[in-house]
Amino acid sequence: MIRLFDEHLKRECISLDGSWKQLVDRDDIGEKEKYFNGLPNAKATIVPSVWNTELGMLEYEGVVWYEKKIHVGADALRLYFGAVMTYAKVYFDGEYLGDHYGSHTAFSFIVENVAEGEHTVTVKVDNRFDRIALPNPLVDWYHYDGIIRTVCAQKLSGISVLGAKFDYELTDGLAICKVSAKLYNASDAEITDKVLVCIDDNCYPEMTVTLKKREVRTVVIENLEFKAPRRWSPDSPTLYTLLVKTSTDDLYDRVGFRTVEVKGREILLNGKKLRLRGVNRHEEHPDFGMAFPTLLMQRDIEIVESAGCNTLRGSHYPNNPIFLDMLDERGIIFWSEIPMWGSSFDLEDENFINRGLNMHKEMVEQYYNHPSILIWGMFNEIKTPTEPALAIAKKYYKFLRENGGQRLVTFASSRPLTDICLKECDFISFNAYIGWYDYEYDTWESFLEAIENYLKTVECDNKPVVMSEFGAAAIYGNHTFDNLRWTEEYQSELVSHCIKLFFSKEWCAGTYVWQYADIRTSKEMGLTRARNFNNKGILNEYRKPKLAYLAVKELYEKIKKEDE
Ligand code: ADA
Repeated sequence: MIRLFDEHLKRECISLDGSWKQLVDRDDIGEKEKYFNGLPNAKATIVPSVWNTELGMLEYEGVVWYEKKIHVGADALRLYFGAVMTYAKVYFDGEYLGDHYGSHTAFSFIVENVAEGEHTVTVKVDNRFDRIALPNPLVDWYHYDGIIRTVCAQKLSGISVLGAKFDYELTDGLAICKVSAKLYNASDAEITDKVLVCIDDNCYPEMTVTLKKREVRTVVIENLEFKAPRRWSPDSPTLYTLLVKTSTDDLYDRVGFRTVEVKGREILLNGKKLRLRGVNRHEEHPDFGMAFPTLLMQRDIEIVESAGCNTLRGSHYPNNPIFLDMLDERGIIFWSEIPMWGSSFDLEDENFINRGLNMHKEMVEQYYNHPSILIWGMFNEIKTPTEPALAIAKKYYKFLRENGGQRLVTFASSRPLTDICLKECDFISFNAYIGWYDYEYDTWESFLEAIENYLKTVECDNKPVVMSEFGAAAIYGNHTFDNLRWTEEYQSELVSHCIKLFFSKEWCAGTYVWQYADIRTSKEMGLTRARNFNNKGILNEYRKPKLAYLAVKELYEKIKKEDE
């Protein structure tokens, strides 16, 4: 399942989820031994999955091969991979199709003239870190690996619709819409066909297109008037069905209409002040790693809603599109970012900068139509007091502003008193752990004053500020009469203190507690983390609530009432 709804009624899609062959290639000899022509002595496994949850494989870093037989024939076969961690090379019947770097975005390859019969898909998955790895080894989450999201084969014929980007402008009672449809001629002859666009029951005049054989072209169908659009918002998450269709193919998506802007120190959604009540969430579970089951997504959303949240930060990478579909439906605002985390990068390395930019491009292209994504995150806690970071911030901000649609752009900074990049965003986001790593938590007030003074000196005191991370670790079930770190009581008190204090400030446009649930952390970070977990979850890793969950719920529900 790629999405929560059917993307195609005409196009035939064959799921490749389920049983695959798998071979661990510890010495990386597979290419020399031509494993793409057949895996010797392979065992069976299930895809999607991470290999780390297989017995004895938790810490394996290296190459693993996957192979699947498929019965199919098509003018063009599109092999779609929801996400592979981290580097994938794909072969079809032993022929190399291409590669993809990046752990959390989809990619696909098209094979032409596939004769009816049995064929073999082979994938070499490599999770070793290169010099400019994104994420790099030193992150605070586990480096799971494998084919973590759905795989399918789609039969294309005639003029096919590879993608559809939806834009709109809202005036009183009217939306003027524009659809950029990426078309592909799946045949060996020139074809003329008509492209039809519909939004719900409103269908617009068809556009005639002629594409040369195997041509890929994006056509823009614009000035589509849609009357009386209802706005998408957390209170009323109205979605509409977008259809782009030719005589041989179709693509369905769901879209929403809303505006978002910054005015002074406020964020406005549909012209109304918005206060973000959020938690940071990793798409991770100890039993499934990052091959996160759909049913658990739904459960997480229920828990998030019950905690009074109206938003989630997808720390620190693009989440499963099915999860985004659920958020679109439930009216939960999402902050989506790329896995550029921490201060150990060489920020002057052009290859690194471009790899990050490419991840932004893929994220924007894949997730563009989700109304729930209100925020693009450029990076997290890179060395923002430095000139090279400023150059990156400028580059990414420009790209996301110009190409990211109706959204706000920010980055999470851990240097609130020295950051020189704060002009390069729509609102400011700070991560700070006073009361956990630094000082006692009653020093938060003076710390916030210092921040406000710093913002004045860098002329950024005219922007909203979101506290994007704060919190404390607590081991689930660890209680005390005394106010000790690592207990549920301490975590709960600290988080309450922060939420109350932050929302008492006029600059505060929202908070994201670190974090939703405990997560397994990387080998490197595990040296300083109890149980090898980041234990700052308000739930434990099996989603059992700690006291902090109740504290957050009480405060967020109160703020929700105030904002109604
Ligand atoms: C950082 C980081 C998080 C997490 C947190 C912590 O702010 O962005 O991913 O590592 O610190 O728990 O220390």
